[in-house]
Amino acid sequence: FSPTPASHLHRVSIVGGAGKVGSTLGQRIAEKNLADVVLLDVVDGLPKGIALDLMEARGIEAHNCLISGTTDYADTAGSDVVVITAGLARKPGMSRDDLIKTNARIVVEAAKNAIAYSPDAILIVVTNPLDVMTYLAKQATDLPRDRVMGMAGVLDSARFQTFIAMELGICSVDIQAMVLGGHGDLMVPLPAYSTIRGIPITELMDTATIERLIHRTRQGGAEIVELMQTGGAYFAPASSTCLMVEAILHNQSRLIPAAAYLQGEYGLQDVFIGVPCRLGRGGIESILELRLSEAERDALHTSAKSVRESIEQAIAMLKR
Ligand code: TXD
Repeated sequence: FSPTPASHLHRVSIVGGAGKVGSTLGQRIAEKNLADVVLLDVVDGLPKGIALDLMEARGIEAHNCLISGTTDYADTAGSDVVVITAGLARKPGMSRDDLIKTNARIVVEAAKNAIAYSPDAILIVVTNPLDVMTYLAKQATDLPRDRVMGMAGVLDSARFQTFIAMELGICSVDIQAMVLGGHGDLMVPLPAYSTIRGIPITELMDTATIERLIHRTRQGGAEIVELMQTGGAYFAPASSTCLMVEAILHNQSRLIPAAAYLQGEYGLQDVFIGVPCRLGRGGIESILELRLSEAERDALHTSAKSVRESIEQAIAMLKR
C-alpha cells in the first residue's frame, strides 16, 4: 500500500477557499465526487484546517476526493478549473460597487498567480462585483474568452426559480427560470423564458405577481445580507458554482446563464454580462442569442452600460 491515497482525475483549486463560499463549494465538489480540491487562502493555517476537517468526513460522506489547504499557489498547479472567491463579502448597507476597490486588486493577483501554475485551466470568478471582476481576471490573464466566466446567472435564476416555486406551491425542480444581465439591481429576469414544465409563467401568474417576484430576485442577495447581518449568502452561491464546475468537468454541454465576454452578441462589445452559455469541457462552447422584447433588450443594454462604467472605474483605480 502507498501512504498517499489515490488521487482523482480532476483537480479544482479555489482561491479564497477558506471563506464561506469557497469552503462550501469545496465541500460540495468533494461530496459529489467531482474532483480533488485545493483550498488556497491568505490566512495561515485556516485553509489547511478546513481541508483536514473536510478530509475527516470522507469516510462518512463516502467520497474519494482529496482536499488540501495551502497559502502557496505552487500547490494549485495543474488545476482543470480555478474558482476565485477571494475578496471581501458585502456588509449590510454596502452596495456591490463599494467592494470594487479592494476586490479588484485581490482578483487580479489571484487570477495571475493561479493561471501561472495552471495555464490550461478554466477560470470561474465568483467575487463581487461579479461582471467587473470577471473582466479584470480576463484582462490580467489574457485567456481566450471561452475559458473565463463569472458565476451569477445560475444563482439569480435559482432565486427566481425558488420564488416562483414558493408562490405557486410547485416543486422547484419543475421550474426553469432564466435571468440575464449584470449581477446587480439591473439584472434582467425573463418571464417569457421562465417556465413550469414548458408553460411560461406568464400563463400562470398575473403581471403584478411576476413583478413582485422579479423585484425580490433583484434584491435576492441584499435580502440575505439584511437577515444575516454578518455576511452574505453562500449555500446557494456554492451550489450554483458547483453546477458550473460539474458541467465543465463532465463535459455536459449544459445551457447555463453565466457572465461571458461579449463580442457583438446582443449588440454588446467588450463587456462581461450574464447570457445563456453552453458549458462543457472547453468552457463556454457557445453563447445563445435569445430573441428579446424591446424592453428586455433595453434593460440588458442598461445593465451592460452600468457594468461598463464600473469596469472603467476599476481599471482607472488599478492604474493609480
Ligand atoms: O453571485 C455571486 N457571484 C456571489 C458573489 C454570491 C455570493 C458571494 N459573492 C462574493 O464572493 C462576495 O461578495 C465576495 O466578494 C466573495 C466571497 O464571499 P464569501 O462569503 O465566501 O466571503 P468570505 O467568507 O469573506 O471569504 C473570502 C475569502 C476569505 O477567506 C479571505 O481570507 C480570502 O477570501 N481572501 C483571499 N484569498 C486569497 N488571496 C487573497 N489576496 C485574498 N484576500 C482575501
